[in-house]
Amino acid sequence: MLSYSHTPTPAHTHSFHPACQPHYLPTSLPLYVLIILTVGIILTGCNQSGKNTASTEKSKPYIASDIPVFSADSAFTFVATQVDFGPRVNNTKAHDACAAFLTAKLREYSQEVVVQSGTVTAFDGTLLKFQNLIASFGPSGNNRILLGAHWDSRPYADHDPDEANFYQAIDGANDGASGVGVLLEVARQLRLKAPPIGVDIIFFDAEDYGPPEALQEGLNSGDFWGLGSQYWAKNPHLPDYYAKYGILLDMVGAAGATFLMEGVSMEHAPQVVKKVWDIGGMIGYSSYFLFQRGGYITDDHYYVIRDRGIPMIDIIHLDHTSETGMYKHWHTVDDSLDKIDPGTLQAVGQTLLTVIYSEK
Ligand code: AHN
Ligand code: ZN
Repeated sequence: MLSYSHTPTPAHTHSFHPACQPHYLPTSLPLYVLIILTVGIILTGCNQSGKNTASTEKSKPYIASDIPVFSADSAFTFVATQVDFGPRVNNTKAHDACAAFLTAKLREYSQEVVVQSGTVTAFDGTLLKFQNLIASFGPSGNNRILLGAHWDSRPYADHDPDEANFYQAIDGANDGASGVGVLLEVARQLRLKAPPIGVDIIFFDAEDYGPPEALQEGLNSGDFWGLGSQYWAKNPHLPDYYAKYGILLDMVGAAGATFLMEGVSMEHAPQVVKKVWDIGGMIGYSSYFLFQRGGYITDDHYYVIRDRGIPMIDIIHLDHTSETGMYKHWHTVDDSLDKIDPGTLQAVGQTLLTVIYSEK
C-alpha cells in the first residue's frame, strides 16, 4: 500500500524556482508505471453506481458504496456565487463580500474555522489586505491532509488577446472560483460524513496579484505570487501544523480540462500525484487526469512545500496546445462562468472524495 512520511521534508533549494508559465527542466525521475492493481486493493468492493448526478454519460464514475457522491450542481452554484460578486481583487468590496460568504459557508460545515487576516505587500508596494480561510474536519493529530485553492481573482487580464484588456480584472470563474467551488462541496460532504483522517481546507488569498506580464522581465526573481500561501506557510494557523500531504486545485472547472502532471508536484510529491491520478483514472476520469508531464508552476503548493515542508501537489489545467501552456483562457477576460462545465467539477470532486475516504 502507498505510504507517506510523517516527517516534514526539508525545503529544497536546488532547481526550485519555477517561473510563472510552465517551463521544463531535465529530470532524472523514473518512468512512471501504472500500478492500477495497488489502488484496486484500496477500492475493492467498487461497484458501478447509478447514484451519480452528473448529466453526461461519459462522466458516470465508479463509486464504492462507502464513498460520498459529489454534487456537481452544488459545486457549480458555489462557483457562480463567487463570480456574481465580481472580480475578487484584494482591497475591493467584491473581495470583502466574497470573504464573508466563504467564511459563513465554511462555518456552516465546520465548527473549526480560522480566519487569518493581515496585510502583505504586492510587487508594486501596494499593501493588500488578505484573508486566508481555514476549516478543519475529522480527527485531530498529524494524520491529516490539506486541500487548498486560491479564492482571490487576478487584477490583470494580461494574457488577453486584446491588449486593451491587459489591466482589466478577470472574473476568474476557472482561475480561483472553480477550485473553491469544488472544495466547498467537499466541505459539505465532510460535514455529512466524518472522514477517516483529519482534513483541512484552506482558501488562500492574494495568489494572483503577481506583476503584469509587461513588468515580469525585470521582476522575475521576486516571490510576488502566492502571497497568502507564503504568509500561511510561515505563520500557520496552528503553530506546529503539519499534514502528510496536500492537494491544491487550480483551474479545475473548464470543459475538456486536462490535468498534466505538474513539475513542482512531480519533483516533491510524485507518489501523491500518482495516487490521485490512479484513483481519478480508476473511477472513470482518465480523460482528465493524463499521465503526461506538464511544466513547473509557481503556485500556492510551491510555497507550502518550500516554507512548510508539506508535500503538496497541484491539480492544474495545463495545455500544451495553448500559447501560454495553461488553460486557454488563463488571465483573459474570457475566464468566465460560461466556460465552466459541471462534468469537470464532478471529475475532480469525486476523485478527491475517493482519495479522502480511502485514507486510513
Ligand atoms: C504564475 O503565473 C506565476 N503562476 C501560475 C499560478 C497561477 C496563477 N495559477 C493561477 N493563476
Ligand atoms: Zn491566475
